[in-house]
Amino acid sequence: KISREEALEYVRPALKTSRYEHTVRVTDQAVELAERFHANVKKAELAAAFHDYAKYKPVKLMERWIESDRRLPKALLDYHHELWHGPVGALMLEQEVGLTDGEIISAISCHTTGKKHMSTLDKVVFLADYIEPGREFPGVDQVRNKAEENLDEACALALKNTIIFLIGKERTVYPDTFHAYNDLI
Ligand code: DGI
Ligand code: FE
Ligand code: FE
Ligand code: FE
Repeated sequence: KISREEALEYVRPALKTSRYEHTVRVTDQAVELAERFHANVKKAELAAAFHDYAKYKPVKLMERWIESDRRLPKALLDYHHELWHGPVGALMLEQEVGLTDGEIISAISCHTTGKKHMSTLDKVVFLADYIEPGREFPGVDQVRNKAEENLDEACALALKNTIIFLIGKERTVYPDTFHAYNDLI
């Protein structure tokens, strides 16, 4: 079994310092949310520690993973490569460190976009990434307040903010983000 320290030491060389510090804050935030909403605390901690592992992997390398692993939706290739680091990172970790827990793989995979039928663990990691104390985008305090009591409402609000943000910038929205939102509203 991989410990929090082992996971963090594994991802550290793959990240910039600021991204590593974000990862530590997401890990602490995920533990707090997992305790509050009765998710598996150790799984939340590991998924959070690993969640941005592939953030700085070369786009070409991630593209090859999407093309060659049947489990990765080819539709990802039609959307911004910013969305690839979750699903690709999860499978890289499976191969590199023998991460086999399907619940942890799922939470890492959907941490950027969300998806239909998110588990409590998926929601905890998704929300922790959004509200960790280093985040300061508009509306984050409202999501933090919701996260004090209602996991689904907090995730729905985070998804709503993200969708509105993307539309405001005339960027595409990955369908799973709408699926996640519709599911929680
Ligand atoms: O990796 P992080 O920066 O910690 O956070 P993240 O994995 O949630 O990435 C967030 C970025 O992804 C943010 O700038 C919004 C962007 N993004 C682009 N297209 C989509 C998207 N996010 C969602 N949820 N859905 C999209 O379709
Ligand atoms: Fe991320
Ligand atoms: Fe996120
Ligand atoms: Fe992150």
